[in-house]
Amino acid sequence: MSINLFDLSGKVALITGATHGLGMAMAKGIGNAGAKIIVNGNSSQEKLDKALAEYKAEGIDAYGSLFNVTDENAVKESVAKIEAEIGNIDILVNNAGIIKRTPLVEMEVVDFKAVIDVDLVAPFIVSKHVVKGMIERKSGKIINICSMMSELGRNSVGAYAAAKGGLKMLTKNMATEWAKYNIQTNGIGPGYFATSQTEPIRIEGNPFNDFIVSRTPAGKWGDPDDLQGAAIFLSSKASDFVNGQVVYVDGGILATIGKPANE
Ligand code: GCO
Ligand code: CA
Repeated sequence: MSINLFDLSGKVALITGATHGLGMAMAKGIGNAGAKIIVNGNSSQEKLDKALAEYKAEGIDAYGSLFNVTDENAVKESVAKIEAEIGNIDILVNNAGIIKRTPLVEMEVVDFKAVIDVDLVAPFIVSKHVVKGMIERKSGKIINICSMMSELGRNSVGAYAAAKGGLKMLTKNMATEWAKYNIQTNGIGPGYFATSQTEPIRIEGNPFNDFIVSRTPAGKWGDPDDLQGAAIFLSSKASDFVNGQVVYVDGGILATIGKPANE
C-alpha cells in the first residue's frame, strides 16, 4: 500500500525547461515513477530531440513540446495540442528559469524584467492554461520550482531573488484559489546544485565554490537526482492534502546561520 502512494502510472506530466539540468533530473524521476512526460524546451528542436533520446534510452515514455513559456499564445496552443494528442495534463512542473548575475545598481531594467518574465510571469501563464482542465477534472498537481533565493538574498542576483520570492507567494496564492478543486500546488526549493546554471560559480578555485561547500551543512553541492524524491512526492497521491508548501532540498542551508572559517 505505502509504495502505491508514489506510483504515477497513467499520469501525464508537463515539465518546462526539461532538456537539461534540474528540470531533466526531476522529469526523469517523474517518468521513472510511471508517468508519461512532456518535455518542454525553448532553444531548438535539435536540443529537444537530443533530450528526448536520452529519456527514451532510460525507458521513459517521453514526448517533446517546443514553446517559449513567456509567450501566452504559444503556451495556449501548445497546451491544447498536448491535451488533444497525448493526454490531459495531470502534473505541471514550472521549472524553466533564467538568472542574470549583475549588481542591482548596474542592472538594466530590460534585464531585470526579462528575469521576472521567465521566472515569475511564465509560471502564472503556463499554470493558467493548464489549470483550466485540472479544474474541470477536479484533479491536478502543480509544482513551482523556487530557490534558496525565495528566502535569502545574495549579491548580484536581485532580479532572480525578486522573482523566486514572488514565485513562493504565487504558489501560496494558487493553493488558496485551487485547492478546493483537488489541485495541490506546492513548490520545491533547490539549494546549490551542480548544473550548467551554477557552472560559472562552481569552478575550483572560485571562492564561491568553497563558500557554498562550507555554508551547506551537508558539506557539498547537490546532485540533481537528489530532487527526484520531492518531485515524485509532490506529483503523487502521497501529497493529496499538502497545499502551498515549499519543500527545500538544500542539504540544510536554510537550517543554519553558517559557521566561521575555522570550524
Ligand atoms: C546563485 C545561484 C542560485 C542557484 C539556486 C539557489 O547565483 O546564487 O545560481 O541562484 O541557482 O537557485 O537555490
Ligand atoms: Ca522506466
